[in-house]
Amino acid sequence: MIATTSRSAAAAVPADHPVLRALLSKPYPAVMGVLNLTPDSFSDGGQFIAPERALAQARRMIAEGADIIDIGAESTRPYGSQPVSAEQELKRLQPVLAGVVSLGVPVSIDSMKSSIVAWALDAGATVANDVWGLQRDPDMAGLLAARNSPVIVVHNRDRADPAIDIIKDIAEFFTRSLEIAAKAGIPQGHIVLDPGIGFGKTPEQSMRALARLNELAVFGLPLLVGASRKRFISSVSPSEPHQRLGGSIAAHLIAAKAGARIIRTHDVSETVQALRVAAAIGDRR
Ligand code: HH2
Repeated sequence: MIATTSRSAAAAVPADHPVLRALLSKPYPAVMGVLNLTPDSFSDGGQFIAPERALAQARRMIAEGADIIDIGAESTRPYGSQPVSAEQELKRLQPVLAGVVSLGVPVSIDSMKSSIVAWALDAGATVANDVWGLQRDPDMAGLLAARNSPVIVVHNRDRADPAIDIIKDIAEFFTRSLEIAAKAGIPQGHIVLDPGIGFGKTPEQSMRALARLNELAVFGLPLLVGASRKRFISSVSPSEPHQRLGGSIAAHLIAAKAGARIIRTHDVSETVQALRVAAAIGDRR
């Protein structure tokens, strides 16, 4: 448990939104397929900028079993990504988002800008994915409260500090995010927590966050984990991002065992299979 924080274990908060309820209703974690409309994302930059390719990839991920598609138009990778203006982000999203929404699975918008999230919710996205956990854009929490929208609160830091206890830092960050959410009027049942693998963390800390994920159950909220193709995998097994499927699946199965209810991945079919098989084996006890 998180001996280093003052929180005591909370009872599980029931999901209070139909999209979250559906995602959390399965005997194994839901799978979120990643759709990056960016030239510079660390693992698939440039692949899906053309709208028809982006739509084809969304269709493919849904056919492979994705329960939700996460669309992002700004890379958040720690080194080498270019911040983009809201105008540029919108220009990338506009030709694609409505088409993906029309495919019939829920869509989350991966953006730290409230103006982009507002536009995407108007265009049919139903979940906000904020990699700064309501703590960067001061208008984000108010917007999501007003729109009654679920939100994924992701832990982040401007830079990694190898000296800190990362689980304590994540727990303190979540506590701040939950205070901001409560003040704005976002119901707890609309919130999913994500330790932000690779965000402001050394590879060692990303692995520690996965190894101690169960300690974050103290918040009583569903956990999402996105370890897909991330750099910590290469610290153990040197590899390029597209060579990290095995490491991604290992990390995601460990996360699922520790209680993660949603897994964010670039590789949907392999991840769905791994999660289903692990759950089926678990059921045989
Ligand atoms: N990771 C990335 C982006 N968004 N959202 C959540 N909730 N959790 C994550 O772990 C997460 C995220 C980074 O991965 P990717 O989208 O593939 O890369 P990039 O930010 O370079 O586009």
